[in-house]
Amino acid sequence: MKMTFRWYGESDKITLDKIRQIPNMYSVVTAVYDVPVGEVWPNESIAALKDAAARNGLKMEVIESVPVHEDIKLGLPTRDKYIDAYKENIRRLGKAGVKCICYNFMPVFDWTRTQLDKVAADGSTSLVYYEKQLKEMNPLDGELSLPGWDSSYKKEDLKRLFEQYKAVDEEKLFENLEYFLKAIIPVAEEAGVNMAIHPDDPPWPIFGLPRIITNEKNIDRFLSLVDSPANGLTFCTGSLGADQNADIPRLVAKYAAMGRIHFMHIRNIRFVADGFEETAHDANYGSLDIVGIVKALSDADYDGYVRPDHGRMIWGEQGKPGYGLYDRALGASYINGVWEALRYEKENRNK
Ligand SMILES: [Mn+2]
Repeated sequence: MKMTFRWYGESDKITLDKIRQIPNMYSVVTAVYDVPVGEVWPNESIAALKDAAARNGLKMEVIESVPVHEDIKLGLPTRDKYIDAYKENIRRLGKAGVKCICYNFMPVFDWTRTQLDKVAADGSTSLVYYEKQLKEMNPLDGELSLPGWDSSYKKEDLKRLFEQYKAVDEEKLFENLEYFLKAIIPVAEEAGVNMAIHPDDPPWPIFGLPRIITNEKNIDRFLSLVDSPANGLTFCTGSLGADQNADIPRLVAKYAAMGRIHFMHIRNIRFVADGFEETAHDANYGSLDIVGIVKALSDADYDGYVRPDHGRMIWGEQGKPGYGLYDRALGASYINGVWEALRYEKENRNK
């Protein structure tokens, strides 16, 4: 397991000299943020991120994300030029030493929560998802904006996109994903890069838009679209785990044994009557068996990347919801601790 931490580049107020002080930190997870979706990233920008990480003793082996242009997800004739740009980004990142690229195939919106600052009993705040709040949200009224959503969309753009997606059901979205994968996976193989799709978050359709990376059956289908190790997963426990029927430790064990997990997002959530709330990473704070999840990784001798996913806001920290320093650092240390204990036990058992 290689511990990593998301870093939003030079504008991130959580700076690399802080990130490097978190024990066992191996690599940053970052991206070029100032290039529009669908365009090629300048080599200088990629090199600048890598150099900044290296100056702080950190690698830059994971990119999150290289976003997929909507025309690719929609399957429009214009998709090929965006796919060409995507391939070039994979080549450039591979040359820069990147080993894993996280991306998602969610139409229009990235992760969705209904409130970003829900106060818990201990005074911390976190992101939550309540069905009742979701029903009151209308993405087309032009007022909604959540982090994780592309704020550059204007009301008219969103209306047009929603119109276009009326022709795209789950089957069509799967077809468009297959077309994309058949084009990029050979390039990734050649570049020594593992592609790692992030599951849809939450794993069900939102605002009538289709979502497909949602459950075991669909993930099996996704992996078989191109049966190559380079066609793999970012296994996000909080995303897939929002489905109360999903047995997350079993799924981690299954896909790790297949060698198809390249990147783990570890986060805990607690189920409540109307949805779920993000909690501290510790197993006893939420509904997910985090120890069982880390054990599944250890049992598979998992050698891929892990990052603590969303943290709470604690100790008065202000910042990007889900991406403060303190609680994510606690999460990394908790995961490291569980991992070390399991490895200690396993290595001594085998002596
Ligand atoms: Mn995630």
